[in-house]
Amino acid sequence: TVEDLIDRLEAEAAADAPPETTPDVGIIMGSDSDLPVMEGAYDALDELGFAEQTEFHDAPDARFTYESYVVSAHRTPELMYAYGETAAARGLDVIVAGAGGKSADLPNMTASVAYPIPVIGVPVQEKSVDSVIGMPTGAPIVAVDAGKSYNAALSAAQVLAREHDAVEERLIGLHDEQKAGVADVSAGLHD
Ligand code: RP5
Repeated sequence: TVEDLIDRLEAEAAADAPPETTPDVGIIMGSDSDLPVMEGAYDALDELGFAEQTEFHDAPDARFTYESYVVSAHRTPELMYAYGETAAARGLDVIVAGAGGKSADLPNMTASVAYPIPVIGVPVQEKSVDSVIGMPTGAPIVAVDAGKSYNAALSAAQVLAREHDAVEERLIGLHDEQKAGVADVSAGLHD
């Protein structure tokens, strides 16, 4: 139940677990119908060598991990509040939050509650952009263009890279692969 999930988040927040056992990136989305768009965030983190942590502490060997939850700002506001409020104590460094529709409030509300943990917002559709980015002065959010969850996860990794050389190296490696890919495409244009 939602209450069980909230209890779990609060218990994890109180556990004072060592940083190497806690998830680094949180991926949340307003509905499982957002998943096809949010898959890009998983793809980017997988390409960067992050491991998915499906249960707290179940990936102790992975140096960098992410977790993911469906959290609805409108259907489960109490869960959204608990997720944002416990984010820092649970060891998250950055959150990628996606929502769709015209009332795409999960990213912006989570950014308010989790502050100063940065939230990278993903408008799941074009019509969600204003809702995600339209924050008042003093309530910051960083956001990508509609559907660009892959970029959101790269931005999340950039946040981690300021403190972790291994993540920086992986980001540079991925960029080099993309550069090589562009060159390969050019070479094949007139084949
Ligand atoms: C938003 O409402 C969700 O992020 C989703 O994009 C949209 C529709 O949700 P469902 O009705 O498909 O569950 O809050």
